[in-house]
Amino acid sequence: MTDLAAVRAVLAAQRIELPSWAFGNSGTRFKVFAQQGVPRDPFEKIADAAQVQALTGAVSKVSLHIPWDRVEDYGRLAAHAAELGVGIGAINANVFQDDDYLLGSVTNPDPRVRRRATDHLLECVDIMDATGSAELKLWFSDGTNYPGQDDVRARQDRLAQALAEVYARLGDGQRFLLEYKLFEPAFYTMDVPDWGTAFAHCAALGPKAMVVVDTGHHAPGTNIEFIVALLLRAGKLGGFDFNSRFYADDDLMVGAADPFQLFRILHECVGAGVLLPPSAATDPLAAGQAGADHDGSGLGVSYLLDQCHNIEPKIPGQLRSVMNVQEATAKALLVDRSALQVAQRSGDVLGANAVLMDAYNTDVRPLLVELREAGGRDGDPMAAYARSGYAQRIAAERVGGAQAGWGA
Ligand code: LRH
Ligand code: MN
Repeated sequence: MTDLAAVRAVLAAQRIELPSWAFGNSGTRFKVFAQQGVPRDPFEKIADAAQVQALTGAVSKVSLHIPWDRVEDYGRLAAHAAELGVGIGAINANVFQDDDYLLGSVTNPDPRVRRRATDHLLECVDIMDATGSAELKLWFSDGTNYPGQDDVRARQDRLAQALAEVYARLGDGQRFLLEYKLFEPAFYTMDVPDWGTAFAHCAALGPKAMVVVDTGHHAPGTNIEFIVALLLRAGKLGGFDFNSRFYADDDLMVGAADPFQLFRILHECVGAGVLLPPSAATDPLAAGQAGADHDGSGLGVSYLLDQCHNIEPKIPGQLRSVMNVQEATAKALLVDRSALQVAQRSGDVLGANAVLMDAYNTDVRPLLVELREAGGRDGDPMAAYARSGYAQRIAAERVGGAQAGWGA
């Protein structure tokens, strides 16, 4: 039987990192719809993220994107976040929005452009130092559109060189998360198209280089939880960029398009021992054996959201997303692991599947309501937000200035 106290302890300790850019305007190439009350600067973005923390208790940090979140004084920004009860999470480099990067950034045939791109990555490590962030998130839009456009191996050599330089710059307790993506904005090759390429580069560098799995970056039909299980087994899963999609990199709310897939992914995390009650996680022996600190950095697995709320209100969109992760996590924690193991080891195919489906088909919402109320919060964050009047307040206050967006 599953230990409910342990399940509650894991859920109470679960922390999700929110993307600053989810609070800004976003859209598609067809249209970016502006919304009232959208932040004008990183300070306001962090204030909105802190609302999600206040209402859920499950938000640890806000990840920043540079230059979208560039400020004069990063120490002041970090202090502002701390005052509001959140930390600064992963610093996302951006080498995909400058004319120089037409043919790539760190893989560009032109050494001047490669130098410029690498310098931006190094600047992002400076920002980690200034904000106390422990993670640099590296996604490269680099790739080609036509066969023959460039030499695949030469581009991999250039990428490896830039990654090695950044790796050497990382300080103690810091690491980078290398993100892969099958296609877009390049449509013939992406230089980091899949988990294997990201894994190969990270394995070649060392323990501070980890792979991040963006759930929207795979070919349709890809068994993402298999990749997750593999990376966890290899001690190379640094984190997730959670979102969901029906077709491509739709960046919809996590769990919205395929809640069963999210459950299966978190089932692998629980199975690998990286979603543990604090008591187990803080006991290095248990944690070590169970893999909670599976890369020796003490950072474990980071659970980031990477989403765009093109048509829905931004803060409620983040609230719903955090709740979707909590619900999928609770279901994964409720899997009767000893019964599952018995069925698996005795070749009881249907029995084993039934154990998993029992957990997945469990309504965990009452458990999460109880958890929030035990933490002194309203059991229904969406209703609490609607009652708070925060949306009306920011719509009234945030008049004038330029609303934040992707700045594309
Ligand atoms: C690329 C990506 C990456 C971010 C961007 C906002 O598709 O997933 O993680 O830099 O979205
Ligand atoms: Mn991403």
